[in-house]
Amino acid sequence: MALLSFERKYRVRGGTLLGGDLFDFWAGPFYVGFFGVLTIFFATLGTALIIYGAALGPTWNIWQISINPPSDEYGLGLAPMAEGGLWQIITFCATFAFISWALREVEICRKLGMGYHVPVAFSFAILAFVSLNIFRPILMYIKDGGDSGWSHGFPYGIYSHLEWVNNVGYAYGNFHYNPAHMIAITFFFTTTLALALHGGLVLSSTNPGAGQEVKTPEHEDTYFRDFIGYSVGTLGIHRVGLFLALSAVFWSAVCIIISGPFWEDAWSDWWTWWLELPVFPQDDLVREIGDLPYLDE
Ligand code: UQ2
Repeated sequence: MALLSFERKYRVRGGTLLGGDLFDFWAGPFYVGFFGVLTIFFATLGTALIIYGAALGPTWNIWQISINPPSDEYGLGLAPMAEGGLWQIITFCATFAFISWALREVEICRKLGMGYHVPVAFSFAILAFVSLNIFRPILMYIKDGGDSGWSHGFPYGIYSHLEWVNNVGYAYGNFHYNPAHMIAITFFFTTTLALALHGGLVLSSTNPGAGQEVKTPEHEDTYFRDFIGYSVGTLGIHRVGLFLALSAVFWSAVCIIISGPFWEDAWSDWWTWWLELPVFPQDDLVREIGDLPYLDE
């Protein structure tokens, strides 16, 4: 079916979650829907507040503009606009814009009778943001007995959010010793390996060289069977890819959630359980390594 007749067949009413037929239309190529309207509302309001916050701040240098979260003393309470209140409203707008965007994806899936894989995948990205700026501040508020909270969120600025990542990383010694961080990085790297293999394989079979016939998945399967004795298959590689990418985001969320609420020390200290394994000569080794300056007990 040609694209135009396909669209004529499927661009029909129905499948909405909310709003019935009210916003069930397209603006040019874009499906609108109730959640499209909500996304535009929250994204526009949030962006306007970022620009307002920049106007209150000391600089228009794009690299240095920063909308900062409130300081510790506000806990989980509301802060004055210029002292973190803007950050709080912008965080609220961002969260609802992201969720509305995901629900618009769900409505498009329902219209087309497709699976919900795309909105499920996007929900992991939302989880990452919410973990950083909502879940962890709440858990830190509980851990600190109310003496901090929103202050643990990251600032909305190009340079400032990088500095936040740096500072939080070193607040726990060195984040590269965080076991969940290690798992997340491994998944990020494996994701790039899988995409490089997949992109390379598909392009190699569709671009065999001038005058050569384009090859089929048979060739792709056979390439990997010859190469490593196994082909995961044309559908399988996409399952592997989605699993790897979502796992990278999931373990990133875990690695920041456990830092502070569930582990306050240097992450290198977490690994002392390794030294206490019964395979090592306990008395000598543990005492000796316990004396090293970076393992304060
Ligand atoms: C494959 C296959 C594809 C692919 C790729 C493979 C025909 C077009 C890349 C090979 C992938 C394997 C063996 C799994 C890799 C796993 C990890 C964790 C990197 O077999 O089927 O379809 O694109």
